[in-house]
Amino acid sequence: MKRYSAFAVAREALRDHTGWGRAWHKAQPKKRYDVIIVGAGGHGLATAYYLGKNFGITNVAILEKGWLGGGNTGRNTTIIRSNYLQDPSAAIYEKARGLYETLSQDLNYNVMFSPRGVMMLAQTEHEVRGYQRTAHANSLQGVETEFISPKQVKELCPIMNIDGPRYPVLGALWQPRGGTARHDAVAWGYARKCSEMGMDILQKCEVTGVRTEGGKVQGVETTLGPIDCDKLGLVVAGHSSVLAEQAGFRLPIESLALQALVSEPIKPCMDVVVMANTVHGYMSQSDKGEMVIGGGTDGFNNYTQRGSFHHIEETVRALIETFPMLSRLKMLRQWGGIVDMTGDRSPIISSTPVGGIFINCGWGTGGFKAIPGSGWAMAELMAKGHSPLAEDFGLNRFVEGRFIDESVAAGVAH
Ligand code: FAD
Ligand code: PYC
Repeated sequence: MKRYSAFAVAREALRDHTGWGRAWHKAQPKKRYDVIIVGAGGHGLATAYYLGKNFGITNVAILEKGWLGGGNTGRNTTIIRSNYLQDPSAAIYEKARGLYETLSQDLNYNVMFSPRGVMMLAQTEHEVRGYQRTAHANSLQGVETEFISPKQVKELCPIMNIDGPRYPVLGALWQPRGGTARHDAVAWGYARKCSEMGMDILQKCEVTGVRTEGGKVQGVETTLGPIDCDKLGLVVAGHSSVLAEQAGFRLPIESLALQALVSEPIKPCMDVVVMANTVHGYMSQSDKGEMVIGGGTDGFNNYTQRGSFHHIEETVRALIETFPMLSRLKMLRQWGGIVDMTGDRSPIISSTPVGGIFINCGWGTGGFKAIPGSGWAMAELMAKGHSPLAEDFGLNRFVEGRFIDESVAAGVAH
């Protein structure tokens, strides 16, 4: 595949852009692959990419029932941070954040990583103590965060009202190298590289059954016919329980709709990401000028990829005390995604009771930031049978009671 570069853009500009090839090739399913990954979201694509890049495994198919990146990867609010409390979480999220720093160069695809800084506001005394504790933990883990004062918050984000009558800002957990990236570009960049390595990306190919024999995977049934494989990676976020059931095991996962919305575009007014977890809302400004806003999950399990109207009102109402300018903005559109929640709000990257089947799920409301680290760990687990980054995130923790409680760091009410 041709390299993307300033030179290539100039060359194509001179010949009416007739020389660009397809970003990834259109494939027909082969009878058998060494590895099949189900789910062409960020985590599935990143798993395939690092299988090829780090382990030379390229006889790989990535099966997607819809379109590539059309799940949560293309529906999230793109916040990237690694300010988690527990050591295993800080390790994998910081690995991911570090990989994001150079992902555009690595993939030769501009993922528009913007380390503009992320702040999580403390608006109760309880949050002040909690975030100070996280800042201390982060400094031991080698994650750069600090607890900043209300004055510093105001300097970093002048449009904020820090003296609200109900929830004044008492400080914030600040991660200067957190930020955002362009979600579609992350999926497209990984897909292009996977295709370049000879992997097949099969869109509109739904997995409808998993074939096993003697406790070991043989292949999958799909809407494009049966396909055999030696190893199978299930990376389907909100549909993880459905796929696990097909393979004959159960997961401690609930599927819930999480939604977001954007305002009409306005001039640049905010160059940091703000999360306000007590009132419950988070906001950043996109490159187009829209204010990107999100709130909590639905209060009931469901598979609807759309939002519910009361959430728009609740989320905007929650943010207005801290961002009074929002009351003047028109909201343009809203959408939803199905997030896969575990009880301890930490992911599952694990082998399963079926030989050759591996699962990566449970990223819930916060997996976009983890994509490169998760793919790195899942690829290592699938290739070698173990991965230091994934070690604590096995399914066995739910049997052994070794929870990795990140309900506060998750930052989204559920
Ligand atoms: P997905 O991108 O959902 O990919 C799974 C894919 O599997 C889908 O494309 C689906 O079609 C496919 N699939 C399912 N079943 C089958 C089948 N039977 N056969 C074939 N394919 C199948 N995270 C953050 O870090 N920061 C944020 O700011 C953030 N904001 C969010 C806001 C919203 C509104 C939502 C919904 C989520 C947000 N998240 C955020 C969470 C993040 O989006 C997810 O954790 C992450 O995108 C999950 O990626 P994935 O690749 O696991 O799943
Ligand atoms: O995990 O940072 C996050 C997040 C923000 C919005 C939704 N998830």
